[in-house]
Amino acid sequence: MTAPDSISLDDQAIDILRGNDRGGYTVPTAGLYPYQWNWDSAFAAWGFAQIDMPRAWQEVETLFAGQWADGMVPHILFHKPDPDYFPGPGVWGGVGPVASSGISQPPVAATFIWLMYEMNPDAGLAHARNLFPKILAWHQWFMDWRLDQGAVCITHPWEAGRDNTPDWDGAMAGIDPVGVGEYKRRDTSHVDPSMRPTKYDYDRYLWLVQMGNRLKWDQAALLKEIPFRVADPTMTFVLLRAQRDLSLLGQALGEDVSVIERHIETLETGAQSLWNSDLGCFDARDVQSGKWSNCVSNASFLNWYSGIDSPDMLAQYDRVTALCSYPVPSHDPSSDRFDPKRYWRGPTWGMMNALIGIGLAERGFADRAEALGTATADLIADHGFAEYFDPMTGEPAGGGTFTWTAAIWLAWASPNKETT
Ligand code: 9WN
Repeated sequence: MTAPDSISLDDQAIDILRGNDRGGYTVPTAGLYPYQWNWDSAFAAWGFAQIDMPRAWQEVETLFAGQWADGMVPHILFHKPDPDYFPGPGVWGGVGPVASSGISQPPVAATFIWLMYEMNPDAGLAHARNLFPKILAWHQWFMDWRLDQGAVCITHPWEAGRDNTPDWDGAMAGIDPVGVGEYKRRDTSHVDPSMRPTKYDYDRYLWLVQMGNRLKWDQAALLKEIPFRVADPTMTFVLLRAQRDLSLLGQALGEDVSVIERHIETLETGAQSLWNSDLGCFDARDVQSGKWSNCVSNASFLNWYSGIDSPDMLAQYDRVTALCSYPVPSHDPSSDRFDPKRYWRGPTWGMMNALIGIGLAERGFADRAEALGTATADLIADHGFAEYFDPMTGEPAGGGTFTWTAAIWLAWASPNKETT
């Protein structure tokens, strides 16, 4: 890649962030996702932090404005009605201060908030003080309602942000979506259906939403009734990392962080409970059946990001990355469930690469981290700021002009990163 191309790619990324800005929050991409999504917004803040720090703080503050009384921060905030997306606010029946969904998403926010604070502590101090107790309450919500053996569970595939990954195939098969009724999907009018989840998946997604709405998102009631509960590497590794960064933020603010430190110990034990020794990999575990998913996914490789070393995972990483031209695939290419274009069943996601790359670099695997950064930069330079990519050919898939792809370009992948 030449320097002039790189400079114009920086400009394109900035244009995407600005273009997807709806005034205080950013949509993942126009049309397909017209609302504020939780972890997308945290990535957007990290991207904005490279060019406009006040706007970065505003992004996370808008997200926390949707926090529920029980501490949960929803996965979607429906700030303005938009018929382009289904299921909308009426189907969800969220019970927070802003119309919302009823589930959460991987809590990457604390990590990016800590990074933003570190970039400019003076400018960040008031924001960090305001956000600290809110993040604490959100993390506590996960600890109260989502743990199994110390690992963090999801109660809906959308909660992990990896909607149709083979990780959930076993638990999804246990749902009989009786009574789900007729509905009209919108996603397949924006994107080729072969790149999206199937009707089988959507029937179950909606059936779970309908159950949550019926129970008014009462977590104690859901815990008793819901047939879908999977201990998830994404959630567990991301929350563990987020708790570590929240502890650093708390210490910088002079707060008592002893509760957070206890949570870190619990989550470290929980992360080890996701070790599937037959597979030789961190794996998802169906809490109700006790069965492993037997999936090597891109979430499996978040162990370094969470602060956990594993020589076995390095061997897995080298094996899987050697199987494709544009790593890291969301599912093992040697598996018969691998599908290179269907969303989380194979494609490469730039934002997952950024998290994996951060972890590799921090744990001393600089060569692998650099190679992943370069591969991701080449992928975006050659194929654009897509939602996800075919790991074999690099072809763009899903939505275009995507916020988190632009954000990770600016914050992590751009060869000009030091100067942007
Ligand atoms: C459902 C917005 C979101 C991401 C998720 C991704 C996808 C939504 C959908 O898009 O999920 O939440 O409708 O497919 O899987 O990670 O946050 O970009």
